This record gives sequence, C-alpha cells and structure tokens, in this order.
Amino acid sequence: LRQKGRVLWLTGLSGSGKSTLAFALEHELFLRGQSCYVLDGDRVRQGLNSDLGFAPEDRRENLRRIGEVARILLDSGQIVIAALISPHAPDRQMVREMFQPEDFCEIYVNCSLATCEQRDPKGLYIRARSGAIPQFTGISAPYDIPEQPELVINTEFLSVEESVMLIMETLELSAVP
Ligand code: GGZ
Repeated sequence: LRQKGRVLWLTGLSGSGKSTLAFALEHELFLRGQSCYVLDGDRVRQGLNSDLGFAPEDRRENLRRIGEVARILLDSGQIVIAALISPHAPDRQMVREMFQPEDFCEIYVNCSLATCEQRDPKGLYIRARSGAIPQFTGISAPYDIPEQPELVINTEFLSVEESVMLIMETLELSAVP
C-alpha cells in the first residue's frame, strides 16, 4: 500500500545533518516502494535558484520557489523531502501555508552551533568566522528556532539510522505491504 504524498520540510543550521537525513530517508522510503524526491537547498541553488544569494529576500524567494516545486511533486503523489536551512520563521510560515495542514510536516533538525562548527564538512564555518562568507547563518545571520515543529530530531544524540526510524514511525510513513 502506498502512502499518500506529503511534504517533509527539514530546517536547521548548515552542518546539522539535513541533507544526510534527507537522502537516508529517501533510501529507506525507496526500499519500501514509496516514491519520493529530495529537494536539497544546496543543490537547487546550483540550478533553478542559481540567481539567488543569501540576503533575507533571496532566502525567502528560495523557499517560495522550492515550496512551489514541492507542490507540483506532491500533486504527483510523491513524498517530498525538502532540506533547506529556512532560517526565518515568517518564511517557514509562508511555506506551511502553501499546503493543507495534513500534507505538511516541519522537522527541526536540531544540532548546536558548536557541533555544526566542529563538523564543518565543507569548511564554510571557518571561512564565515574569518569574514570571507558574509551573512552566514549562525555566525553573521540569524536562525529562528522553530517554535512548533511537528518533529524535532537531535542529530547530536541520534545516529542517522535512529533519526530515520524516528521520522518513519512518528509520521507513520512505514507502508504496510
Ligand atoms: C548559509 C550558506 C551561505 C550563507 C553558502 N548562509 O551546508 P551547506 O552549505 O552545504 O548548505 C548551505 C546552503 C544553504 O542553502 P539553503 O537554500 O538551505 O539556505 S536558505 O534556506 O537560508 O535559503 C551552505 C551554503 O548554502 N551556504 N553561503 N551565507 N548557508
């Protein structure tokens, strides 16, 4: 039995584990025969949104466009996993309002700035600290902590596998054969 489509919106700092979690979740859903698609901020910014930067209005437009793409994919019955920092609460609210409440799920990928900075998988934090990257979320640009997300995943204490299972169970994504 296939699930109805949904939008899982992953928000959190750079390095918090959004992309890792998104692709691990995609893999798990694929194994269960569920079609899904990952919209990853970093990747979409290389194509569709390559004209956008990181000023607040650009980030908002980034979210709006990815929200619209998510609507199209949802309409085609997919589970859509969007992984974007989405730092501003009003912008996340804008995206939420693009969907029926039962179709949309905000997942806060929680990880302390200290740990994200320690992980620094792409060396962005160190560059941001040196001033080479302006308006870097967590360093020189704000991140509004989600107040009422449907789910919080703390990647500091949970493994990728544990996080995926928690999402699957909480959202009842495990398709029944
Ligand atoms: C935040 C930045 C910035 C600045 C480049 N601030 O962790 P990453 O590297 O691989 O993914 C991040 C990505 C952020 O894109 P999003 O579309 O998710 O952001 S938003 O929702 O705020 O629109 C990060 C990299 O781009 N990156 N410069 N200044 N992240």
